[in-house]
Amino acid sequence: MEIVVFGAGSLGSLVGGLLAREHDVTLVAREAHARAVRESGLTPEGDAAGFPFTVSPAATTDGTGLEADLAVVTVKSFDTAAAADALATGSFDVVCSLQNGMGNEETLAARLEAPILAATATYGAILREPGVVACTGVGEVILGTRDGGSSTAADRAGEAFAAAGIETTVADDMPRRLWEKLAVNAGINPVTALTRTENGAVLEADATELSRAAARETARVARACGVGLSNREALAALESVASETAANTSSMHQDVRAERRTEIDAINGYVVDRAAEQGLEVPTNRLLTSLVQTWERGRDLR
Ligand code: KPL
Repeated sequence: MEIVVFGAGSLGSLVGGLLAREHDVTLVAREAHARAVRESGLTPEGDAAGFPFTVSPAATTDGTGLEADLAVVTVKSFDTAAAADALATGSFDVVCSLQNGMGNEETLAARLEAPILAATATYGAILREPGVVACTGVGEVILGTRDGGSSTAADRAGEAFAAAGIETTVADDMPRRLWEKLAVNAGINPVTALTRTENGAVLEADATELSRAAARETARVARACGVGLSNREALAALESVASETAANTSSMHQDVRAERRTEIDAINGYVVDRAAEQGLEVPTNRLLTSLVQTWERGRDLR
């Protein structure tokens, strides 16, 4: 299958590298990374997921005019609209959002004619340097139609991921799964970013109440929006991801460390906005959003 991975940051490079074991992959990447991949291939680091191996996907900085069976969008949530505009100049049978935060599928669907799938991934990844990506935790990919239900496009995309050795589930309840992932990210990402700790820190006494409150509030907003996610399920997901990825650096912590803009708006900020529409108070998500946004403003990142 021909696959474009649009946004070769940490997760995009890892997933692109795994997919390239089986498929014809083109990475849309930043200049230095694209050059390194063209010159020496993509080298995953670490012994997880059957590494090490080197693959040689194509790599470009220009995401316009591309054609493929499948486009996997892995850019940061605030870059989704720009990615969609570039993808709209090409041609794809199906487009799959594999991103953090909420609202990405709607942004893609508003700009593209291809069917849009939603996906979540629990792999840990860090882009060490141009051309080198570390897998810090083997996880799985869950994908499906963005409104729930089944489709042949989701089945085909699921087969493509599985054929590349990625543990994949094709789910017919993506809205619930996206809200569950949102609860996990709302609990882990800002707390680890603000305290510069790894994911396991949210299981420790000092941080755990804050993280659990953020996840509980997210589940409450999900239910108000018609999605059946109980507090117990959200907390169980938070605990299980935090312990399975205890030694990993969350994406928001990586962003803060590198002084980059974070995905706070599409994670805790999304919970705050949906809560306001539903007339609900979400004080923990509001506080975490405001702290991370204040950090971003102080560095002219927003
Ligand atoms: O998705 C993640 C992220 O870092 O953004 C988690 C689940 C927290 C794993 O690190």
